[in-house]
Formats: sequence, structure tokens, C-alpha cells
Amino acid sequence: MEADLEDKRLVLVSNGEPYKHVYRNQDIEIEKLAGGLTTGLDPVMQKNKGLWIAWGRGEADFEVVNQNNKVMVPDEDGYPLKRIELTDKEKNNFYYGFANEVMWPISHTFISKANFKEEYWQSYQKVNQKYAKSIKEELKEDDLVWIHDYHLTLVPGLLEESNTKTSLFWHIPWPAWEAFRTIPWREEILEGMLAADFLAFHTDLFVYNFLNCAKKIGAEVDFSNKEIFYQNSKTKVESVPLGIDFQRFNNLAKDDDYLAQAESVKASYDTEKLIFAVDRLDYTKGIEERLKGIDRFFEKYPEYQTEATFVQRVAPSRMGIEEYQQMKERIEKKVAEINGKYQKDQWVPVKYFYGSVPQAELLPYYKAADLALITALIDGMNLVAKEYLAVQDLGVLLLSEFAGAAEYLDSALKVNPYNTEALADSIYQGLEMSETEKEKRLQQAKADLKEYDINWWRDYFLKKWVESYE
Ligand code: GDG
Repeated sequence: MEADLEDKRLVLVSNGEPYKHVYRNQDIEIEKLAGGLTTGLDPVMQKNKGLWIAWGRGEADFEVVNQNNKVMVPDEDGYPLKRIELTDKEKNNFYYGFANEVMWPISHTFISKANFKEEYWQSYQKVNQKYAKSIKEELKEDDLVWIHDYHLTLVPGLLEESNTKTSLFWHIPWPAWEAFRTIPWREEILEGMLAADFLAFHTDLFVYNFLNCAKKIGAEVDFSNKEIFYQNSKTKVESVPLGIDFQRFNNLAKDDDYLAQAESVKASYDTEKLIFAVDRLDYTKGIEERLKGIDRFFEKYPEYQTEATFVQRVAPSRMGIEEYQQMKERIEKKVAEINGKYQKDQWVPVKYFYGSVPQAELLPYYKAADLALITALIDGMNLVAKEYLAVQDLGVLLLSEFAGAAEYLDSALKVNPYNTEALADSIYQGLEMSETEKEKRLQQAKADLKEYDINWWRDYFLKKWVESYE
């Protein structure tokens, strides 16, 4: 199902950029940023020769742009990337402030972590206007403007007068009204989004929550057709779950070098079973709850002491926010506590790594792990779950019921991450699972991941968007 854009140009707008420029030994080099969004959308942009507009965060980003802040990526034959420059104040108030201390906690229903500061909101409006102005400078007739995520909710509204076709994909959960209504600027945010023709979320629950929020601010909502009528405009809403680049992961799993790297990872731990987790440092990922489960697991199933090792990798994130720094300290304290409690001879129960590594260094762990532990307290989708399954042929995924991915991965073992006892028991169950059972579960998961991959997601999104205004 190739999306038919009828030669229309795609203008993609996101907070994060697909490529950054960095200084390397007196030179400036381009680096592709890892992550589902880039993997999925970079090929379509290269083909469509559209325009990508995003915040330029690379240290040498503005050394290479022209007077319109544009640079061709990944090279002259690629497509233009237009960089938005943010001041330090905007970084603090728009990005760390409103996006990460208001939109993020509220969307994940962590109301008590929200910080509703008026200056954050002022900055959020200003930066959204900055984006809208930058988009308008570029707009041509028939352009399709595809906006991403919670940083840019006001942009569709700010583009309304230009009569452009706009859509927005929301990568994180959309909360119930009980959480969303706490935002002092809830109407403005919804009004901004409802100016788009098409909005999509990962799951039906998020779609339902969104429709309901729209109803609460007085929009007319058709729940069965998932359509919202507000201030003379219609918005179609759909769930379009993000997939991974299955082909890439599946090929990787057959690559000799990769398999050798995975084996050497496994060998370096000198343990029968390897349990693995990787997350951005974030309270939504349930890292502390997971460590409680691991603690209880080694206590309740002492036969696994010296036989299983838990490797936890944490990628730094949002260290400008104190909440995140405090969480990091608590995590490290808990790791030390578990290790102090169970360590025997050469065996260390928890190996903890903090720091960002290139994806190539991370991926061998996916293959080496007998069990992947994903305990998000709430998550839009969770791509790590899908990536793990795609390279495995004998591993078990223990997945939080509260990750969007749980809606689509029937064959994973599911757990409530707040239930420490269940977490310990499920780890045990996963490690004890028969080979036949593991293979059966993996086969089913892989068939789904292959069918609903990143290309399916992109094409289905574009198809539904085009249908929404035709
Ligand atoms: C948001 C939503 C939704 C992880 N550590 C490193 C690294 N990774 C890669 C993983 C994976 C990606 O980052 C993480 O994706 P997730 O989906 O797990 O999580 P978020 O970053 O929170 O993403 C989430 C997603 O948007 C997409 O819509 O699924 O729910 O929260 O691809 O492999 N990559 C590198 N180094 C690391 O240390 N290079």
C-alpha cells in the first residue's frame, strides 16, 4: 500500500531533527539521529524531496545552513532540512518547561509532576509561532504539512488561515479528561490541534480519550466515525500504531558479525541467563519498579542467584530537570543495594550502565538477552519491545500491560509493573518457559511486526489523512 501523495510536497515538522552536524577533528560531520521517526520518515522524505523543519540542536548545526537556515541532508541529493534556532530562554521555558514539565507529565497522567508556570506557557506560544512563521515562509500551494508530537500543538491553528492541509501524529499517550483538564490552557491546546484535518494516536484508548476531551470543551463529536466538528472545521481522528523497520532488524539477526557481537556480549557476563532492559531516563519507564521486581526475584527464587544477571542500560535524558537527576540517584542507590544484598564471588546481579551509546553498540544486547524486561508505567508505544522481538528467535518479552505496544503484542508475557510480586513471578516464568512455547510466541509476534512495520504505518497514515479531506 504505497501512499499516493499525487506529487504533493510533504512538509514535515517536528521538535527533533533527523540529522545533526557536529565538530569532529577540525571538520564538521553529519550524523543521522537514531530512532523510529527518522528511520521511518527519512526514506519518504528522500523520495518525496519534501522539506523537514525542526529544532537544530547539533553543536555545528548553524555552521552549515544557508541564509534561510536550510541545509540539504544527508547530502546534496537528499532533501532540505530547515533548522529552527531556539534561544537559551526558549530551551528552558518551551522545551524543558512546557513540553517536558507540562505536556509530558499530564499526557502520562502524572499530574503531581506537572509544573504549570505562566512563563512556560508564554514561551510555548512564542516557539509555536516561530515554527508557524517558518513554515509559512516556505509554503507552496498543495503542500501537506505533517506535524509531530506534543511540542507543537498550536501549529495547526496558527496555519489555519493559510488554508493548508495539516495533520499531527501524537507519539505519547493521550490522557483521560480527568488529567488533561488540569492544564490551565487546555482549551487553547485543543483548539490548536482541532484546526488540523487529521490527528492520529498509537491506540484506540488514546483516540477515545482525545474525542472525549474535545467533547468536554464543547466540540460536537461523532464517536463512532471518530470525527470532531469544531468552529466550522472537521477533524478526523484515527489510531495508527507506529511500527519498526522490521526488515532491517530481521536482516541484522542473520548477520554473522552481529551474531558474533551478541555472543561475545553474552560470554562477557559469564552467566546462564541474561535479563536486559534499556530506556531513556524517565519516570514513565518504570525503572525503579523494575529494580524492586528484580530484588524480589532474586530473593524469592534464590536458585537464580549466580545463574542470572540483569543488565540495565539507561540513556541520559532531560538532565536539565531536577526531577530526573533525583530519579537517577535513587536508581543508582537501589542498584547498589541489590548488589550488596546478593553479590557472590565474581557474580554481580545487576550491571548498570548510564550513558548514550550508538545503536550499533546497543543492538547486540537484544540478541544476547534471554529475557527483555519492559515495565513502563505508561507508554505511547515502546519501540524497544518491538525491536527486541524482531531480532530474537528464542527470547521472551516481559511487557508492561500499560505500554501501547501491549495492545498489539498478544504473544508477550504481560505484567502490571506496580505489582512487585507478579513482576518477580513473571521473570521466573519467562526464564522457565519451554523452547516450543517461546518459538510459538515469537513466530506470531514477528508475523505482526512484519505486516505492521514502519512502512505500513507511514503509508496508512498518509492514506487516512488524504481520505480525511477528500
Ligand atoms: C516516544 C514515546 C513511542 C534507546 N537507548 C538508546 C537508543 N534507544 C532507542 C531504542 C528505540 C528508541 O531509542 C526509544 O523508543 P521508545 O519507543 O522506547 O521510547 P521514547 O524515546 O520515549 O519515544 C514512545 C515513541 O515515541 C515512538 O512513537 O513508542 O512511547 O515515549 O528505538 O532502540 N538508541 C541509541 N542509543 C541509546 O542509548 N542510539
